[in-house]
Amino acid sequence: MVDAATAEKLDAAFKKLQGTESKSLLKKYLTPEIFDKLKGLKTALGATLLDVIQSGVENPDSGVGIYAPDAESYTTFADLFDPIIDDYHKGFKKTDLQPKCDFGDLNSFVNVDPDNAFVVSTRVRCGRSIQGYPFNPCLNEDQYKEMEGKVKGIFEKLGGELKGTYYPLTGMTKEVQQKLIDDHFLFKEGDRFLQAANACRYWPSGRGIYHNDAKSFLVWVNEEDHLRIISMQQGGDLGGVYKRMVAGANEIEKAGSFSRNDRFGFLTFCPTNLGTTIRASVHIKLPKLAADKAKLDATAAKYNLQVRGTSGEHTESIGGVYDISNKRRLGLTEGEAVKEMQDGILELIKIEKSL
Ligand code: ADP
Ligand code: CIR
Repeated sequence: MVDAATAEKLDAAFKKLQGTESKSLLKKYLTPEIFDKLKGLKTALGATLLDVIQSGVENPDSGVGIYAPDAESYTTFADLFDPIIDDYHKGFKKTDLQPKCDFGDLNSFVNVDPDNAFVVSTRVRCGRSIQGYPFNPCLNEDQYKEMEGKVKGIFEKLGGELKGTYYPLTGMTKEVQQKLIDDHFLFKEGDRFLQAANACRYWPSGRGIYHNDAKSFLVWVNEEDHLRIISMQQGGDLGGVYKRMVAGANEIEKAGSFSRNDRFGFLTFCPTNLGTTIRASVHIKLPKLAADKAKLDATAAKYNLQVRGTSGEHTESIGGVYDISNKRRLGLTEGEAVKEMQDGILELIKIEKSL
């Protein structure tokens, strides 16, 4: 059972959520019945429903609003997670299983904009959680540092194009950090959605970025997920970018053990990233389509694509550049997720040309 103070906070949180106009999936699916059923539960590590919902309660403009403090939360609080996961990933029932990891035929991916007319840059990322460690709200500072030490050992083994250097956030000057953020290489600091989820404690301990000299292969350490493996470059060569990400993910997988379960595939802190954990995106200018932002969003949604601003989630577009990526990551293979993005982007470009 949860303690009296948590029970009180949970009641207040639920009241606050019900009083908002939030369009989040949390608001949609946390009915009074589900709330009553889950409010007294706790995982072995002590995570409660409050840990799950507090980000969405504090931030009514959340799209989703929940995080999993530990892997067990996905089962303990399944009555809330399951319908949200089903809704976000466009169909993933209680009996569905994530297929085995399959990056697909790497030669089937193309340059989506060979004339360099629309696409500014292309990025593909995946997330990995180190086996034996919970997610942010359940980690202590020693564990953050321990995990950083483990992954530094993995980075030392990377060679060829993946070879690079690890830069801890601790000791990095604010100028260097801001330049890396502005150039889209590094995660931002002080994300209010993560902060409210208790994901930024002991910052900057154990956090950092690994990258090769060209900054085309990067790994984020201990931001939202334990690892974010990223490949990116200017232009629209999705095939080249994806191949590099797959090479990096394979090398890192060889050197470490990562959390996966039969139902959800690779486990992540946010339920939107479960399964393949893949987000393949372009920074793209589609001035005619984007003249009506609602139309851009609706057209992208038809192809299961999500539109974000230039500096990532919850940001605005700068100079007409949008970040457009696959929305679904669960219930399909890695190759299928990237193919869905490729097909959708090719269609959006076709539509833009026809306007
Ligand atoms: P995530 O790490 O979940 O993919 P964010 O939306 O926070 O998500 O984006 C992280 C960073 O990656 C931001 O700086 C964003 O601008 C950058 N980014 C995403 N897609 C691209 C892209 N195609 N080209 C360049 N930068 C990108
Ligand atoms: C939100 O609910 O808006 C944040 N917690 C972020 C959710 C992840 N975003 C997404 O759409 N993939």
